[in-house]
Amino acid sequence: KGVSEAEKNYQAGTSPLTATPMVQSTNPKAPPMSLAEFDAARKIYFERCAGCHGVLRKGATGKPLTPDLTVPKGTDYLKIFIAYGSPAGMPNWQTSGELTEAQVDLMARYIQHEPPQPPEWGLADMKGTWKVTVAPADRPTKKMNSYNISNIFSTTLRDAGEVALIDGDSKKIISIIKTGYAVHISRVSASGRYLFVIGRDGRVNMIDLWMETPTNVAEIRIGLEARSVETSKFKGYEDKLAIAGAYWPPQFVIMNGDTLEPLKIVATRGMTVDTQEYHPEPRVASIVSSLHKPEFIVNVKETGKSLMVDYSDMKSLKLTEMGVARYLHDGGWDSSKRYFMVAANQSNKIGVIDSKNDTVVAVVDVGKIPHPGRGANFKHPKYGPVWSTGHLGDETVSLIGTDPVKHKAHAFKVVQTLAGQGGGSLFLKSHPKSRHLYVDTPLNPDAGLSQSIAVYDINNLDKGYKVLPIGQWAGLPDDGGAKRVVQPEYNKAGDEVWFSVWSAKDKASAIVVVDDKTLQLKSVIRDPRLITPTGKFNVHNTQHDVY
Ligand code: DHE
Repeated sequence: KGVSEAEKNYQAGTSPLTATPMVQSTNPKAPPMSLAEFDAARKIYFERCAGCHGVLRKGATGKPLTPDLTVPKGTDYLKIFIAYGSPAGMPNWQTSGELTEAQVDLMARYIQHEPPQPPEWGLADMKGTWKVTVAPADRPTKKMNSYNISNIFSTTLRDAGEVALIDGDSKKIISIIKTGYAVHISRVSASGRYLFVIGRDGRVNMIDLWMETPTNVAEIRIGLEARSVETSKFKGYEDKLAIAGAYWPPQFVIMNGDTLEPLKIVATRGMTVDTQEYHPEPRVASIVSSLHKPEFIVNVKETGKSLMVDYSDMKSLKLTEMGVARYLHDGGWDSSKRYFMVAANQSNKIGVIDSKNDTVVAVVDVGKIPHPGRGANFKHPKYGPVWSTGHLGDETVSLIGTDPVKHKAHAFKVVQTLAGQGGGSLFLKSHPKSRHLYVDTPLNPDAGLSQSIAVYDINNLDKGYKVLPIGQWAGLPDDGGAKRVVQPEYNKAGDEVWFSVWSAKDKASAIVVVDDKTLQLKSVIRDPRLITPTGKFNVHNTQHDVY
């Protein structure tokens, strides 16, 4: 139960497609629905179900729900399934009190009709939303502020649709910048000057950190729903291009790195890696920029493929398609920045991609539903350099050897599995200057675990972990907020670690800073403007992929 609860908290967030009008689609074999019922059901579907079952209901984390499968089951059977859930992870929507009996009946009928199709989003749509608010010629030619910009933390304020730029030295908020709906991640250009932020609604904001008060200089909507953005980092292409990936429509777009002008859109619809069947909705998950070639690595969830996108000639874009495993999601570099480690979350695997040779080196079995964020690299006393991931679906932390030269026997194998606090982990972090590994468990249904952090001494991994009560350290009022402790992030020097204490929009949240040497509380950032802080991206560490 704990696991499905954690997964539901993770996957069943409202999709921005809830607000997108769609034409009613029907199926003569399904029980009839009025237009009002259809619209009500569609809204619930995009609020609760699309994350797992997909926009077109072709299945992803959840089972496919197309009429050829649902009509033979019948309304009564479907109602029981929706109401009570299943051991395989389907939440119990009615008995949990989240849907009423009438809503369950509505959904059981809705999924027997054809899925409505949201609109496409081509170049004209993108250009229609594209704004350059400060043209490159009007931007400063040198840094105009006195901030130590490489130690700024771009902090996601999820439900406010904003990012807070927090000065890592003084811990003061520099500015709050409006971004997309439920902003998801921040990435930093190769030079460290530009910050790119993407919202779930596909809005990309480009922020110039050289301005007197850093602010938006360009923006664009690259799709109707999205999660990833990145910028070109290969030598000679620094700051030249940006790329963003969409969940809907399933595609990615390469943009001018100065202005966000959309240059080239590539669809990801195609065949799955294993059964080689057509999938109409392969969502774009993580994207990283290679340091070995002028390439982006675009990880496609439902087809299970990593696309090496060679951007050196935009007129004849070259794609190398690498079959990994289905449900690619998040990932990060190994410490040498040659191997990209990507989680195939529902396949319980980590794919290892060699960015130098464009090959899949290994697909490693790990625990249940790996969720590394970008993962954590450190030097294991016995096995040399390792990259690690925690899991949503169990309490383990898997350490994978990443040195095929000096530690060949252990390369790209799980060398050790640590016992952690519990399932529901999303992110873990270490730093080249640190001897600690921090693992969060924000989605664990036990508040004691979701509000604390496990920290391991890398030199004594067998000793187990120490628990840091970050939620308590935040000193927030007892307002019933969830106070989930999420996403460790180091400062530039690697001597302090920042954690978000994440409560609902109408409850108090905070950021807690821990001294990495002593593991003692160093400071707490509390401010009414810190609404639902989740991810934090230190400019230096994000720019140089230090994690
Ligand atoms: Fe994320 C990274 C997708 C839910 C916080 N999230 C990512 C990435 C993807 C993704 C594809 C990798 C981007 C990259 O590296 O280019 N996330 C999704 C979802 O589809 C999902 C499951 C459901 C949803 O509706 O969005 C989801 N994510 C969440 C959350 O609930 C989190 C905890 C809070 C939030 O802000 O929404 C969350 N996701 C994050 C963060 C990162 C991230 C903080 C970046 C971590 C990093 O260190 O790079």
